[in-house]
Amino acid sequence: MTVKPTTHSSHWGAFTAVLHDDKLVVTPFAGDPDPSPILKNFENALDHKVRIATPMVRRGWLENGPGPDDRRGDDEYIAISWEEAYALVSGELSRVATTHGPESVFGGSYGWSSAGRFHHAQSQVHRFLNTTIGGYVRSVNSYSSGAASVILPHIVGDMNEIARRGVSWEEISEHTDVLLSFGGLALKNSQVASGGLSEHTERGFIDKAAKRGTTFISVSPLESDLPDEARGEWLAIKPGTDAALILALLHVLNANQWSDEDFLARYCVGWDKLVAYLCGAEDGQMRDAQWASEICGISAARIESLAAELYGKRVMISVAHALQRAEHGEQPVWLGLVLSAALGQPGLPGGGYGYALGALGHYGKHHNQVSFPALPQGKNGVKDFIPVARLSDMLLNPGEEFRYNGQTLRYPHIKLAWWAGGNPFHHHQDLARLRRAFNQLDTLIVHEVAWTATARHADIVLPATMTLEREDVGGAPTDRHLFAMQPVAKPFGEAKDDYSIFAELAKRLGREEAFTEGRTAREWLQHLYQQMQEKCEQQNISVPNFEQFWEIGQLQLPQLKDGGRLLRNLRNDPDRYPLPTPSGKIEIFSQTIADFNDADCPGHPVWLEPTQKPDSQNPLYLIANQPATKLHSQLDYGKHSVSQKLDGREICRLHPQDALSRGIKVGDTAIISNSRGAVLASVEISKQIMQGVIQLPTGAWYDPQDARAAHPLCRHGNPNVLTLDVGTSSLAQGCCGQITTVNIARFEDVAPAVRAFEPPVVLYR
Ligand code: PGD
Repeated sequence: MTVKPTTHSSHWGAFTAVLHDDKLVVTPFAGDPDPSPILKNFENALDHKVRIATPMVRRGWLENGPGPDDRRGDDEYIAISWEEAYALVSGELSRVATTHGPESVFGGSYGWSSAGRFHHAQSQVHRFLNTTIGGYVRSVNSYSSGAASVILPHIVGDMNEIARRGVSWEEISEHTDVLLSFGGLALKNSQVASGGLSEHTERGFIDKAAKRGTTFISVSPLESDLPDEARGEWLAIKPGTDAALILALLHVLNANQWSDEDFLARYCVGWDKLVAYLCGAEDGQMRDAQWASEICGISAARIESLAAELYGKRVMISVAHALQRAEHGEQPVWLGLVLSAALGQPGLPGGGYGYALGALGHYGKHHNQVSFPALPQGKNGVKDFIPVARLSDMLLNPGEEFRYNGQTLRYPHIKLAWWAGGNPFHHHQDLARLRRAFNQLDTLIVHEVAWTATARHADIVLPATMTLEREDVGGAPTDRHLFAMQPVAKPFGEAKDDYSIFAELAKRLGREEAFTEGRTAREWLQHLYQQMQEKCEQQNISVPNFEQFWEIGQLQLPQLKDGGRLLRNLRNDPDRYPLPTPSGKIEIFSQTIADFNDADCPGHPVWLEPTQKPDSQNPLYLIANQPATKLHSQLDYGKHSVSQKLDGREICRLHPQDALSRGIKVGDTAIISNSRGAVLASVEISKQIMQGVIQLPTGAWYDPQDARAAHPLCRHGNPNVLTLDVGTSSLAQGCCGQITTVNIARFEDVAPAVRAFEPPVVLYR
């Protein structure tokens, strides 16, 4: 049967879809100049065997009732009806909320979920818990920008203004002389943007800039972090040492009187204190090129010549998200800003600081004049929260104190956790520890599309639809197109959308009206669309009504070209437009941070030795970065993702010398290990990676050979088995998932088959 193609959207691109003789055909949006190949992951996803067809309850939980249990992750499931599921879930939520209060329910539910403004799963969880039990323990910040989102408000006043609303690619392509990027500009990262991305324009802008004469320099352990179109220079740096390099660049600028003292005096505070540190006034240690060279592996001569190349040019500095996903990740973010200030660049066309430029498809884009409204989440009556990456710490150490952003807080006692739209066994560090943490719970409830490792650890699993099976509206504030996401297929098995699941649960808890406000999902879409339409009318922007929009499938919104306005306004008129920092200026020294008195994040940026450094046991760095073949762990079973594995395993890359010295060859299975566990991965050998570094992307579904092992072996190649679960510092407590240290060897035994996409044992009654 052939039906009309429907418009649709995803975090990695807009498209049309049609089911043709039961085969899904996906065609990228015609207006996209550089569509992402990961759209192909949809093609075999709808009815894959790893989809969840009915509600499930874990056998141990059903037999023994709620409570800590070591069988999570290693148990059978029993298929149940929706009626039974609603009764079990509403009963358990009532029990916990009545006995222990909503402050014993963790509803952070971190995760990217799917595109679609209404069915955004995390928002649905929050609204449900707020309207039914009065709130939940939440999480703040993200795994993407945990350190940056705390440090940037202190030093420049606002993260959004320096990142999403930073200098645009368009401006860079027209004005920038040198784009110096710490962490690179890999197109695999900017191919995704939460909410949707209809036009992938980074490749085109980079090409245009390079043709006009922009010099691109990428500082990274991986050459592949710079697109070919940049025709740029790769400066190979030891992982996690960019802060030392930037300090030395500042030292060279200062020593040669190349620093823009007028800019620093007029628009910044604290340069004198940093200069004292650079010159070793307190401890006798100069932070010069020679000093940094020994830490970062770039020669002193190249550090000095790099500073000279920046002096007098229109320079854009960018620092990738990846750099701050590491111990003391706040420091390179702070120093990137200071370097741009020392060069006098913030506020000039195509100059200054673009935090995370290229790290997501949102950055360097223009903003829509009017945004599509978000689902209101209601009021959370619980004050307790955790920085998002302190999840295991919270579950393992209830009542214990921790530091965060100048405060001393306590971890709450959590009995029940609810997850929809996220995969902690993808996103969290030290997965054996995460399993121990989840095992402390009375109950873990997970809504999932497929049997991810998180679903396999849940006590109750509720099957969720994919976007292709429901109606929604796709869009993002940085994307000028809004799409009607029209269903192309019926829900798989008995899967339901998260909203319908919560509406039924709210009914059983006597709170249906509070949760639904009397609207069906379609009526919510109409209601939210109408709110946008009213805002448009107020600004004389003409948009069709909802029915017309649904029929056409898309619309285009006008955009503002105001990227970089925060620092441009400061530069133009600092009295009228002071920054929202305590001094109204860029804070090279922050009295607020100094007064927090946390030794791991003092009042001005510094170099602090990481605890994780290569040694005889773990002689290599591991970079666990974002995958190119999927978004995070989403649709890892999809056609494109699977086609890019070898023997079903994720591919790790290492330098020819590192491979040769260990007798490892292309196509071998390698075992990568440290004290936390081990993973198997297929081997690729590449000169595009620095010697002493292995790269293994995130995203392979966790597939432990023995789920209960204290130091598990993942057959599939999930690097979060190996990463360390500590905060970036007492300031932000962000995740440190990007870098760890490991050993690698050829796996000499017969490698076990990957079973990540085999569903667990399910008993049907
Ligand atoms: P996803 O794979 O996107 O990962 O972590 P995140 O948890 O967001 O998980 C989303 C899940 O939602 C998927 O399992 C998907 O099936 C499910 N889902 C999709 N749509 C729906 C829906 O409508 N309803 C429901 N109920 N479920 C749905 C990402 C996180 O990982 C992020 S943002 C970053 S930046 C971090 N990056 C790294 C890193 O660089 N290195 C390491 N080592 N670790 C990281 N972890 C972090």
